[in-house]
Formats: sequence, structure tokens, C-alpha cells
Amino acid sequence: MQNQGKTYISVLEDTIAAISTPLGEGGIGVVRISGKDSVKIAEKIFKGEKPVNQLPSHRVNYGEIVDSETGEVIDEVLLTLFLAPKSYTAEDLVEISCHGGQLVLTRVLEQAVRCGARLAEPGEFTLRAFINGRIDLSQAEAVAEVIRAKTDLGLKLALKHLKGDLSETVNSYRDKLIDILARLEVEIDFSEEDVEPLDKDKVAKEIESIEKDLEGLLATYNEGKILREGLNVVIVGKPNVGKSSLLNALLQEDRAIVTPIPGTTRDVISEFANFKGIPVRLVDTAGYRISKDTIELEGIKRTKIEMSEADLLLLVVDTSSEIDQEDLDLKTQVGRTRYLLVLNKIDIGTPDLIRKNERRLEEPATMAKVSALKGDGLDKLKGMIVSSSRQLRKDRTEGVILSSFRHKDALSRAKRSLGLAKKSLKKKMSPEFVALDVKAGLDAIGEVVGKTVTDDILNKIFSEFCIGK
Ligand SMILES: Nc1nc2c(ncn2[C@@H]2O[C@H](COP(=O)(O)OP(=O)(O)OP(=O)(O)O)[C@@H](O)[C@H]2O)c(=O)[nH]1
Ligand SMILES: [Mg+2]
Repeated sequence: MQNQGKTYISVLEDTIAAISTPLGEGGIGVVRISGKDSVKIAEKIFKGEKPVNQLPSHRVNYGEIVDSETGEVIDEVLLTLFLAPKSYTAEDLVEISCHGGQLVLTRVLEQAVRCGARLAEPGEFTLRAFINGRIDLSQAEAVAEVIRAKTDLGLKLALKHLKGDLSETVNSYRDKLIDILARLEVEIDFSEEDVEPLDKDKVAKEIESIEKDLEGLLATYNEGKILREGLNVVIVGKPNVGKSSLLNALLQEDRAIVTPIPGTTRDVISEFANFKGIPVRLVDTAGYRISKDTIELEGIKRTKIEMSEADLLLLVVDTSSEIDQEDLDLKTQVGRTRYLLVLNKIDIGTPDLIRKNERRLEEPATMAKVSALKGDGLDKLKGMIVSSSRQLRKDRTEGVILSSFRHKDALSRAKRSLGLAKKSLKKKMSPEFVALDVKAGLDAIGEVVGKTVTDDILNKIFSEFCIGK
């Protein structure tokens, strides 16, 4: 197990300290100290009713932080002791709640460092929780996911990961594979002796069933991605149809410039919104048309890139005039991406014209009639966006959902190895070959929870954390 390797085990010798609250002024700010000397360090700088080593664990204590050399009072604080192993890091941990000023917090931290602590690296508290075995790697990653969650649903998903739902599922696959591997090893080692021969068909079936489970889990990745990063909704259409007006109306703010001049928007503009709990990244683009203007051409190039990355397109047409071939061409072009047709400017389109345009577009199910200017039909459009996202992510709150690319990558490799193992079994190849692939699958699955993971990967994961977490 490489996470128990030299680099990471040696860091546990140090006692670390950091300001755990964000930079800037606040009501309170917290300095955290973790490691075997944290009680000793706190004792040198905290003056309360009793010395720190006589304080009860998990209770809040009032006192003062003083300069360890001069005795000068730095701040009036509340100190909480969390003795190992019942702490965030599973080590002795001290939390000092100070007044939330940057100078005060820095001075308290300085005192901790002067008395023997070292400044913590980003994510090092969580890293320790992982190395000490309190949480596994996917749970450690969920801590960052909770902090970064943008919506209720994203938060719910992150909290489930933190609780260990994903770990539990992944570990159940591991257990099954370990069992299969053990039986294969027996077959390899004792094939000459008097043991019952391996039932190869049964093993193949078991592997296939895990493969199917992995496939199901992998299929949830897109749902998870939408919950975490938002549904990427790109507004496209000819110049002047009201794309920027629609963006502003959906965001309820004047984000993009709107003018009666076609070709106003030259660059891509994007903004996050929250539609009924679904995070949406709304993107306004330059009007799509044949142009010789260099800036506009560049804008259209960017529009194409955004279109290719969209989860959903809003294809806007101006229904106050007749839909023309250019509109229809664009509709053909968006073809394979999911899209909704938005008939804009219904406030000035005559009913006859609107009906005629509807007929030309031929797709009542995906059509929304709106006025970006007056606000008509926007709620319905939002509803349609939300329900099409539901089709993309099947609106599951039950079951485990994958949301991390790292997990997806590891599980995809596991699935591939199991596929190979199954093939070898069917071809009646010797159990050594099968065992090799099962082992590769097991290792890849183990990466998710951190059973098999290199220092490089750990470095990368934890460097993306904030300091003090
Ligand atoms: N009456 C009416 N006018 C609208 C509506 N939506 C947009 N407009 C007007 O149409 C003109 C163009 O609007 P924009 O939002 O700039 O259109 P656009 O599609 O972003 O245009 P480009 O950026 O040039 O491609 C402006 O004068 C808007 O006020 C609407 O629903 N009703
Ligand atoms: Mg525009």
C-alpha cells in the first residue's frame, strides 16, 4: 500500500498549524493545530482556568492566547481540545477560535509556529485523516467537493460521498474480486493436487456481474458532472434574434450588451444560474452568420466551440419575422446535440406569423414561445431546461453517483481488465493469465478508495485543497 510509503508517513512526525477560516475580516477566525505536540504547544500559549493538559476533550474553554516569551495578551479566545483518535485528523487536535481579524489570527499562528508547529500544506489536515485511516481517499476528495458545492443537489451528492456511499459500493466490488482472485490462486498453486477444480463458468459469470455493476456506476458519471459543474446551456441563433436579451432575462440581470444592431455580441459570455436546484452555466454567443468581418468570424469560431461542448442548446429564432433558410440551416447543424427551440419576440409577432413559424419548425415538443423583452414564457422555458437536464441525469437522489473524473478513469480501467479476464476464461486460458487481469482490475478499483495509489496522485489531490482543511 503505497499511501503508507515513506513520503507521507514521515510527515506525520510534525505538528502542523494553519488558519482554517478564509482570509479577511470576520466575526471569528479559527487557528487549528494537529499532531502529537499540539497539546504541548497550546499549553505554552493558552492561559485559561486550567493548563491545557488538564482540560477535558471536546469541550469549549475560555481563555487568552499570550506571547510565549513576553506574556503579552494577543487575543481573548475559545479553545477546544480534540484528543486522538476522535478528531478530524485522528491525531491530537486543538482549535482556537479567535476574533476574526487577519492580524490577530496571524499572530496566534506565529505563536504556534514559534512553539514548535510547522505551517500546514494545503489539504494537510484532510491528508492526515486519510493516512491515519479515519477516512478513505474518495471521502477525502468529498471534503473538497462539499466545500466547492454550488447547489443543494451538488452538496447532497458530495455529502453522500463523504459519508462513504461510494466507498461502500467500491469496496463491495473489491471484496468480490479478492474472493475470485483467491480461488484462482488456489487453482494455480494446487492444480496438481487433490482440490476441487475451479468452476470456470461460475467465475466468468461472477466477473461479468461485477463488470455490469461497474458499467452502471460509470453511466452515472454524466449526472454527477452536471450536479457538480452545472448543465452547460448554450444560446445560439442568427444575429439580432435576442440571444443576449434572453441571457439577461434568464439571469435577471443586465449581463450582456443588447442593441438593435446585428452582430452586437462578439465574444462568448457565460454566467452561472440556479434553476430549481440545478446549477446551470448559461452561455451567450455571437450571432451565427456568414461574415467577412474578422472579429465577427473569430466570435463565430468561438460559438462553434461552445456549441460542441454544450449539454443543451437553446436555438433562438425571431418570430416577429418569417423563419428563413438560415434559421433552418442552423437547426440542421445543431442536429445531434440536444436542443430546445426558442421562438422569441412573441410580443411583436402576429399570431398568424407565430403559427406559421411553429409549423415550419415542426417540433412542438421542444418549442418554447417567449418574449425576452417582456418576460413572457420564461418560467416555462426554465422548466423545460430543468426537465431536459433530468433526462440527462435521471434525477436520482438514491444510489451512488460518480462525479470525479479520477474515479471514472480508474473504474473504466477496472472494467476493461475484467473484460479481458472474462475473455481469457472463455478461451480456457490458464488461470495465471486470468489472475493477472483480475489483479489489474482490483488495483484500479483500489485507486478510488486509496488502497493502491501513488504519492503523485496524493500530491495532486491534496494540493487542490485550501490551506487549513
Ligand atoms: N420586441 C422585442 N424585442 C426584443 C426581444 N428580445 C430582444 N429584442 C430586441 O432585439 C434586438 C436585439 O437583441 P439582442 O439581445 O442584442 O440580440 P442578439 O441575438 O444577442 O444579437 P447579436 O448579439 O447581435 O447576435 C434589441 O433591440 C432587443 O431589444 C423581445 O422579446 N421582444
Ligand atoms: Mg448578443
